[in-house]
Amino acid sequence: MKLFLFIGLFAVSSNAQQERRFPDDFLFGAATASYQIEGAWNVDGKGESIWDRMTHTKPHLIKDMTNGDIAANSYYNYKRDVEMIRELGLDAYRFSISWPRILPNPLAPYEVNQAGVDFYNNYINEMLKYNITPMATIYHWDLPQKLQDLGGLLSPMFPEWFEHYARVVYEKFGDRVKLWTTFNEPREMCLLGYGGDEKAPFLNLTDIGTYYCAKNLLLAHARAYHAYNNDFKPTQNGECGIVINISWIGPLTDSEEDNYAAELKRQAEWGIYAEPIFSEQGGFPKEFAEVVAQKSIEQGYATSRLPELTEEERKFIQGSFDFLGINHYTGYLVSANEYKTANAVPSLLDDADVGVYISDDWLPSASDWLKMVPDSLYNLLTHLKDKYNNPPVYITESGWSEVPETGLIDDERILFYRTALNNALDCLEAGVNLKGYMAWSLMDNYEWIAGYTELFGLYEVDFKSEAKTRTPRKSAFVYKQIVKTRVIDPDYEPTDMVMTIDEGH
Ligand code: GBH
Repeated sequence: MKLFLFIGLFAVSSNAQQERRFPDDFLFGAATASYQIEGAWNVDGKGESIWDRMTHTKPHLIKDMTNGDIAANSYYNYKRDVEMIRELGLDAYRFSISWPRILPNPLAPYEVNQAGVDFYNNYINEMLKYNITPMATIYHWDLPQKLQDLGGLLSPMFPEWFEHYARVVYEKFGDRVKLWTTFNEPREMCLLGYGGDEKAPFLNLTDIGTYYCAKNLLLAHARAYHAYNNDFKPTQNGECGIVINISWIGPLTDSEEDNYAAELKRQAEWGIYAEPIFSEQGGFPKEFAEVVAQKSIEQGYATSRLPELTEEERKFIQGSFDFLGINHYTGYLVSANEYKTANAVPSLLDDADVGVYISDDWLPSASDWLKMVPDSLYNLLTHLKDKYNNPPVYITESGWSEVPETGLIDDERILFYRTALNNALDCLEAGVNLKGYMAWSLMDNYEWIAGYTELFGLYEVDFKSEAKTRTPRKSAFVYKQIVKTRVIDPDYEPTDMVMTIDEGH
């Protein structure tokens, strides 16, 4: 009888989810960004950023005409933020540092705003008090306006400006911050901000904006990486990487044409940022570079609109990483001939002139660009493993948006996280060097041109209240359970919605 029971238990535990555990050292966290949560936009000496300028002078560009002047007011609520991380039992917190809060006069890089430094010191120290690993993004889109006036990422001075700033934050915070990322989402900065009009500075220079931005961004990243590697890593012992937004892009059919179209689209969307850093040969992706060069000549340009990298620059950029940070949300399929839409000529979208297919079967979120695409995370990470020789990877963002009316019972978000994390387990089994997962976002925040109409928080923020009260959603309890047990239990239902801090956090 006893033996029988024992065998029964053993059978249950070996074929159920038990085997599918996240390792104890897998870094579970949540992410935010300075402009989206901090508020205090002009407090204690902070300088003006391009998002301050844009939302104040052109509010009609924002869906609900709002801005991040106050947002979740984390400048004042940071202790509550850390308390939420403790409630969730997270290992890590990914946040970003506001450049104009640290350097209000960015061309005098050693004139540091002490109040800004104090704020991040307090934030970081509060995390460390509770054994929470800080992961700092050096730049998440809030460029000092003054640098934009001088050309921003299109200025050949940009890499130098960025290195100066990066050195300041390494020096001030590197004794405690051991995980650094230089830029958040080059595509969004370059394609949408310089080559388009969906992100500040809204330049819409479709012909060359994206490409000149990409080159300067890569050089700036590499300068900041080497500065860390040479001058700080020997004493601070941390790691430095970059965060790239990568959607899964697959071919619509198995045809050679669609496969080529999908590859071209991957190169255009994220390859121009990833390839120069992570590929063995370095430089811009080959097929796409050839297409742009060819089209540029046909369009009457003297040289390719995609600027050359000199041999020296190529070597400087290649290998400038300790890990790859990936923001992953969604995906789509690509066709060589069908589903094409009109694009500006010339532009990156016209250079990779392919059709994009999004299935009606994929669950829609509150954001038009975000659908739940089956196995997108698994497909993407196994693809990158083969392509770039299995680099260490962190998922630095992954999440799901709902409209404000959804409130606290966010079952679709729960489905999204369970699906993505099951994919993450599949990746670990497939040998992907996946080291952590950060949910976007810890709390509701300012969603750029969507304002406060699309919400990603594990915690709801009552933006109407003076205190910006934070309340855990159902997804917070489910995420907490996964982080605690390291297992995804598909049947877990929170019994009540009362949040507490577990012992040891
Ligand atoms: C991230 O961007 C950002 O890092 C973060 O700040 C943001 O709050 C979060 O995700 C949620 O959006 O022209 O098709 O690209 C994610 C990628 C890029 C998605 C811009 C929306 C606009 C439509 N985002 N994109 S598209």
